[in-house]
This record gives sequence, C-alpha cells and structure tokens, in this order.
Amino acid sequence: MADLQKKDLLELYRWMLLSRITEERMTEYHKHSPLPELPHSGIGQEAISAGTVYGLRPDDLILPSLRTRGAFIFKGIPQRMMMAGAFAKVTGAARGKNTSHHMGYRPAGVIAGSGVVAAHLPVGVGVALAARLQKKDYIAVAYFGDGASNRGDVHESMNMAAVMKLGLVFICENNLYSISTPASKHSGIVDLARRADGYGMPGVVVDGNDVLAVYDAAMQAYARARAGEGPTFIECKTYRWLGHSERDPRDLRPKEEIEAWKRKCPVKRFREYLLAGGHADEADLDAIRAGVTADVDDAVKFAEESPFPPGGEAVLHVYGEGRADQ
Ligand SMILES: Cc1ncc(C[n+]2csc(CCOP(=O)(O)OP(=O)(O)O)c2C)c(N)n1
Ligand SMILES: [Mg+2]
Repeated sequence: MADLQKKDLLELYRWMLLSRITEERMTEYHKHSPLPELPHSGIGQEAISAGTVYGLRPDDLILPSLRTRGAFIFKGIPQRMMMAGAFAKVTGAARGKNTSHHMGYRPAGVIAGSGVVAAHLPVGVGVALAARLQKKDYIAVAYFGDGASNRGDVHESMNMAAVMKLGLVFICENNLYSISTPASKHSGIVDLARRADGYGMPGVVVDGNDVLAVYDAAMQAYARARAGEGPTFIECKTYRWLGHSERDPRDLRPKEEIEAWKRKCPVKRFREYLLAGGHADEADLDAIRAGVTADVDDAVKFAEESPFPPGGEAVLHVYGEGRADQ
C-alpha cells in the first residue's frame, strides 16, 4: 500500500461506508415497502469491492457478481442511478428494465451481468480479448462467489484467459456459503485459489475483510494483467452478514458463526486502523459518515420521486436504436 496517501485512505473508508449504508437502507426500506429489486446484500464484504476497484482506471471494465454492490458505485455508476435501478424507475441504469442487481452502465465501465451464476465470466474473457485486439492496455475484472467457482464457465474462462495471457483478473468472493450450502459441502478444497495452479496462473488468498490487503493483491494482479503477463486468481475470504437475499429465512447458519464474523467487520476494522495510525480523528470519520448518509438519503428521495418507465420502453434498447418503431 506504499502508494496510498491519507486522502486515499479516507476515500477508501468513504467508499466502504457508502456501500454499507446504501445496503442497510435498501434492506430496511424493503421490509416496509417491498422494492422491485429483492435485496441480496453484501454487508460484511465491503472491503473487496473497495480494495479491488480503487486502483482501476476509468477505462478498465468490471463484471460484477450479484453480491458486488459496492463495485457498481465505486466504478462510477451514479448513486442516484443505482438506487433508481433498485426501484425499477426509468432513471435507473437499465431505464427500469432490470433492477440494479445485474445492472451495467458502459460509460462507467460496468458490464451488465446475468441471472445465470458465473455466466459473466466468459464475457470477461471476451472483454479482455477485445483489449488485446484493439492493442489497448485496459483490463477486465470479474467477480464471482465460492459457489460460482464450481461452474464450468469459471473453469473454461480461467483456461482461456491463462492460455491467451489475457488481462482478466478473477476475484473470488469466498463468503463460505452458496445460498445455504457451506463451502465444505460444495468444494473439495478449502483455498479455492489453489485451482489457479491447474490453469497456469498465480492464485492468491487474501483476508477479504482487510481492505489494504485486498488493494495490494489487486494492484499486483493489475500490473501483471496490464503488462500482458496474463490473469491472476484472487480469493478473498469473507462472510455475508445477512441472508442470501431478503427472502432467506436466515436460520441455517450457526448464530455464533455470524456473530464471530461481525466482530471482524471490515468497516470497523479500517476505522480503527485509521484512528490508531493517526490518519484521521473521530470527527473526520464522523463527518465522512454524515456526508455518506446525506448522499444515500438524496438517492432514495430521487428514486422515490422518479417515474416508472412508460409502456413503450419495454421494446426499446433491446435489439438496437430505432428498431422498436419498425
Ligand atoms: C446457473 C445457476 N444456478 C443456480 C442459480 C441460483 N443461485 C443464484 S445465486 C446462487 C448462489 C451463489 O453463491 P456464490 O457463488 O457463493 O455467491 P454469493 O451469493 O455467496 O455471493 C445460486 C445457487 C443461478 N442463478 N444460476
Ligand atoms: Mg458465496
């Protein structure tokens, strides 16, 4: 983390809080007034999105998973647009056709995902190949979970990316569960990064709740990818605090396990690091929280007040501009 200055550290803290408060607000809102988007919260996993997006360039592209809410915002999807997506309003990134769950927004370098787990990984290979063909050095970063890591799409993508030495970085968010199936029941190894060896790329295990460790690992992988040396598999060990979605009865994971992981909160941990290292005082960090809370309030108000799309919108932007009129 040699290249991070105080302003970077505070920005990373702001990002993590923005992700945390956005998701808290969405899940809370959903309890009283169900959103079109069923929240699938990544609360507890904020350090991964923050640490991996921070070192990216604007022209780099990301392919988020269903859980990578923070990455959408950090890469540049405006907070209002993201929230409007959750409300299925016309002001959302997909103009109401898709919620923010799998949203994409090309101007920010976010490639839209799909409801099919891991189906975005082969797309990531295509994106990285496009950079090669265009003789450009932008890179692609694809996120997926521990459960997704068992799908063929991930393995085929790892193989192609490694053989062709493409600039694609694999970020595995190992939160130890695939819905309610523990990792020990869906994978024969504990450290999923070991799979990288079978494809001829570096596999790195990091503490996914330590934003600076994630940042360091990501920066090494990005330098390698940009230099044409090929992909890296980074496994970030973490845990999601809430259920798979807000429809999950949340009674299948041991309560003590959840509590133990809450004590490893990535946001609290980074706050303590900033205070202990003299990078900020309580007042600085409280001011950041107040600013983030105001931004989230503004985004919710914007989403509430935005209109739903008109009916004709359903056939627009499906095949291409103007086709709906033909
Ligand atoms: C091909 C496919 N199989 C199953 C599902 C249903 N499904 C949606 S999310 C999910 C679990 C994904 O777990 P993981 O990859 O660990 O990601 P996490 O939710 O923990 O972030 C499943 C099984 C799906 N959407 N697509
Ligand atoms: Mg998982």
